[in-house]
Amino acid sequence: MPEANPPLAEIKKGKLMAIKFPNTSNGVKQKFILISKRLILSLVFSLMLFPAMTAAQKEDKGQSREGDRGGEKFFQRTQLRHNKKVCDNPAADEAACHARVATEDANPKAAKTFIAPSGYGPAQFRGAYGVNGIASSTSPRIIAIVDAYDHPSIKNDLDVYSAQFGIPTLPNCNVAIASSPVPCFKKVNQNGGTNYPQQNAGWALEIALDVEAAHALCQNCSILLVEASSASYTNLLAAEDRAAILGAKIISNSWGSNEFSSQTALDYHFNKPGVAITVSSGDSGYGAQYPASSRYITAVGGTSLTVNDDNSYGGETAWSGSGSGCSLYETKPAWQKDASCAKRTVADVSAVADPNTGAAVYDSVRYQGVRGWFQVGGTSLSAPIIAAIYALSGNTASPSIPYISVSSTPSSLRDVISGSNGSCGGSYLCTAFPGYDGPTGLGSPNGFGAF
Ligand SMILES: [Ca+2]
Repeated sequence: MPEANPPLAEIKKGKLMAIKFPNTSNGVKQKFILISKRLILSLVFSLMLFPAMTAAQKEDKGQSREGDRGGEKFFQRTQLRHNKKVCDNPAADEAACHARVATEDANPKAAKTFIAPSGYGPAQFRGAYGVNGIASSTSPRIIAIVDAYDHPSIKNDLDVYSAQFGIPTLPNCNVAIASSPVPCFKKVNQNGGTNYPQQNAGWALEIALDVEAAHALCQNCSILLVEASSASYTNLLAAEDRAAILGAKIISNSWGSNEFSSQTALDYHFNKPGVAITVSSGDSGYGAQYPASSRYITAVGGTSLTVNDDNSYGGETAWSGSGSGCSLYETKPAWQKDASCAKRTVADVSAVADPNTGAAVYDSVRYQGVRGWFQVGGTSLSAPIIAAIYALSGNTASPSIPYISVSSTPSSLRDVISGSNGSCGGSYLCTAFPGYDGPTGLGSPNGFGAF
């Protein structure tokens, strides 16, 4: 122990109480100096520790506790700040996927992977939206997922997801999916064959999100993944048609683009009576996108979702990225009654899309050089959630436009009343209010009674 400055040395070791002072006036002075030093050091330490403690407390608050949750394995609920869009901006005549992935704090452009799943899993989705995940049907209901390009290992990744969360594994279909007596998984190209398109890392992450979210919400539904040859409207809409031809009564679409004047000429691809079609409203905030603005589909907006520790619903606000607005081109359907949009208004309903409250997704295709567990959101998440809830309800045959059913049973929806996705003069088109609003539509599911 150096003699030069024993009090400070002792302070550093936290042994102030053990220090003895000479019983002199000089000793009193030394004691005063020491107490002053102690106060200053305490203050400095407090200031140094305070931000660290608050950060740690935030982290603790944001992470789930270990343990079994309703038979499903635990996940990690992390508060994230940064995310990026997964797919490139669309070229002319193309659509982009509507997924956003959580990124590294130190590099907001770099996708972040996790050792353990981060984000909501099946128990949280089903708990928050009040569904048990089992469709009451003797013949499996088919949820079709329409995306672009190939995910070569999607079946493997779905199996990893199922095992992680302790939900049933979907076997490959060994007969035509529409005649399979048991729920199964099938991947086809836009012609219904197995000569798959090329791989695309961004769309592969989108595919993983869609397939895993659909299975999380409906565990005994069959899943038909239809892979378009590219992200062109020509190919994506060929895949849309193929999904219906192969027997899907629910089709989920998590892609779109800005509206364009010729879009209504494409709408017949979505006019499929008896088939419930969901489309993500977009991740760019206020502004209607296509095909979310098609009058034949259910446009799905996005929320930020809180789930309680017991997996019950904890509240929702409009997600800032959720697409919404008044279509430039689509005739207003008779069933839309909102006042400030003479044409079709987006969205119809909503579910979680905020990447910060997003889904745990397993993807073995390297995206930006990394693979494994990602945390992913965007309205690419809310669209397959709503698609799966249509599947759980089984109500796709009548009415042919599912939104009519949505409108008729508002008690089965939770009204979202706060949050905004942009500037529109403060109207309901970009601001969540009690009742219908653009970013969240009529609200989010509370059971499947509205669908
Ligand atoms: Ca509302």
